[in-house]
Amino acid sequence: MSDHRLALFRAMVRARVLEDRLASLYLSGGIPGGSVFLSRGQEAFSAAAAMQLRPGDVYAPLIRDQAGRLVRGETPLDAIRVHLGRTTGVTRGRDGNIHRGFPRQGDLAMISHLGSTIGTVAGWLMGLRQLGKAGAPGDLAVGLASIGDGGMNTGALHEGLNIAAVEKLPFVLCVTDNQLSYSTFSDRTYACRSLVERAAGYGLRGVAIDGTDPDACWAACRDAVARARAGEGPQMIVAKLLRLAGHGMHDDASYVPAELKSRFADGVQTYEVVLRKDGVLDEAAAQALWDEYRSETAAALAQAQAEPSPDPAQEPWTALSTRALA
Ligand SMILES: Cc1ncc(C[n+]2csc(CCOP(=O)(O)OP(=O)(O)O)c2C)c(N)n1
Repeated sequence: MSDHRLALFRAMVRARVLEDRLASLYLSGGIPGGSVFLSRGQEAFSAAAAMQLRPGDVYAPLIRDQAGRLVRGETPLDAIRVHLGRTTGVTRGRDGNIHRGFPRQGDLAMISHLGSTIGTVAGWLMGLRQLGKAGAPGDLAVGLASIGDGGMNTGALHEGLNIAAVEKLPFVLCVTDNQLSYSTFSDRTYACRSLVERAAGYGLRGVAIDGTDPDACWAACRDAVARARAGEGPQMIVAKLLRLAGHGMHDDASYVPAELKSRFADGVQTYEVVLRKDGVLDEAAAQALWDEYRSETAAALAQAQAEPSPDPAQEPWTALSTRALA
């Protein structure tokens, strides 16, 4: 019964260890370009969502989906290579560190213009349908996209979500309401009580959950993906939590009141306590797990640091999407 809980915890720890290392690298000047965006507090929802997907599905993560990316097959080495701007990374050191993905396997590179991925995923699903590759109801290929409370207010999101609902696409929208859009609190970005109230306006099913509860995240994601796969049309999950970091490492989040912060514990630590209490893992197993991922990250970092950065005099500056470079 607890297999998925342990797998979920493992995914959360793996992301946390990797991100903590990237954060310290940033502070020591080891990140050559761009910031480092942490998912602290959001690991459970991200991992739980991605864990419901399978090959043939489409996944559109955002900056706080390191956990989901790892679940889908990105390795710490892949992530570190991109953050260090190495030629061995998927963007060949020619981009910052967020527009990365594996589109051939359905893992889309993030589009910075928030909301634009929604129509992209909807279009992908319509393409599968038109090509006769969507699968049969009960076994449909699913598209799952992340969005934040800020991104929920973009025109692009509205257009994409509306067409997904009209076409009854097997689409799952994972909304992480972390109460902040950069430094703007959500009482300045939306006026409804919960973003889940918008689901009815699109004519789709929505559920609101406590995003700090990994088991609630798991159950909601499992049900939403199953319903989408079954042919019930788009699903929306709104997970309420608090971003436990700045927007990126360049932002100390000093605008978040201490009282608010004090109400949100670290979800990775609290889930470990819960799992130990429930007998899913003991102290030694938990320690071994953290050690395993620390070693994995250290080895990946050592390897990436020994690899080259692009030489601007030699690098062909055609677009990465050029057939010769793809
Ligand atoms: C269409 C669009 N407008 C503005 C921005 C600039 N921008 C980047 S991140 C961000 C805040 C996003 O907040 P939210 O969607 O809540 O996600 P979070 O950073 O909290 O995970 C903004 C406004 C953008 N990327 N895209």
